[in-house]
Amino acid sequence: MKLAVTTCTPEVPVPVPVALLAGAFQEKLQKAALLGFDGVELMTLAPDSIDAAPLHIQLVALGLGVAAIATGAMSFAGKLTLLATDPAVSALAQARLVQAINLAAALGAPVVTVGSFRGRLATGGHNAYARVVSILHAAAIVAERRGVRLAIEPLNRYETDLVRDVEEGLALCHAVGSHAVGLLIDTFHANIEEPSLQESFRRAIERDRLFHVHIGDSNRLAPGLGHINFATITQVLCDTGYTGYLSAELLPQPDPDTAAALTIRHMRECRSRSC
Ligand code: LER
Ligand code: MN
Repeated sequence: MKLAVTTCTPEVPVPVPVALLAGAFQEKLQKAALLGFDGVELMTLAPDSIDAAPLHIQLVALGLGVAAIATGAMSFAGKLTLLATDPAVSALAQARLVQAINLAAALGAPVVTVGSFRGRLATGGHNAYARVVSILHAAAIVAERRGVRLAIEPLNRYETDLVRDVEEGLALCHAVGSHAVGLLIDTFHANIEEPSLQESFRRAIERDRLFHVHIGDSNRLAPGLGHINFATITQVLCDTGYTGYLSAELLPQPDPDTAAALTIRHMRECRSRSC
């Protein structure tokens, strides 16, 4: 089980409320390494604008892996969603998803996240569920070829009407029908929607669909500052042999660097108690 921190790539023009680390991009990577993270989750807006080869060299030199290429900034900062009503916006979002898959392959990132970027059923027009299934199916074919996986993230009811918990996520995975499509459990969302955090993790793992994890406490602050018991989660992950990443994706409070430092301190303690 590896620990990562989510941070934005240089082309993201505005601060994303759940990305951490302050400063220029280079500085952020150095801070992630100094704090002791195993990797970074890169929140991108335009993956094609990133020169992967030199970035890969920098990351290797810092001893950092890439936990995921995240699409959250595409919806937050770029207003792009797969289910956008405007066909041109949806087409651009689909093209960016392919770019994200290509960037993940170039940087050795195991997953591309699909959270708020998928859009909503209420504004997705006629047959929105069938449309998202077919869009994800097409993206999954590209992902399979590149050796990358798509991680669909259940979000709480105030942020989505399309996949709010692990059961709905598993149903969407089944409908898409690709071994490259699985789930990302975000503890902040799961704490709101799941009957039991531990059981939801177990369920996704038992179906071999747990591809990635976001960590944030019940109040979306750093683990340890709310009431989620992260040790019980690391225990399940350890017992079931989860070898993927847990990425800090949470509010940058009291500031983006302190939030990252508090996260790694608490999660290292939980991990060492569990494994
Ligand atoms: C948003 O709340 C979130 O958790 C992101 O990972 C969604 O893209
Ligand atoms: Mn998340």
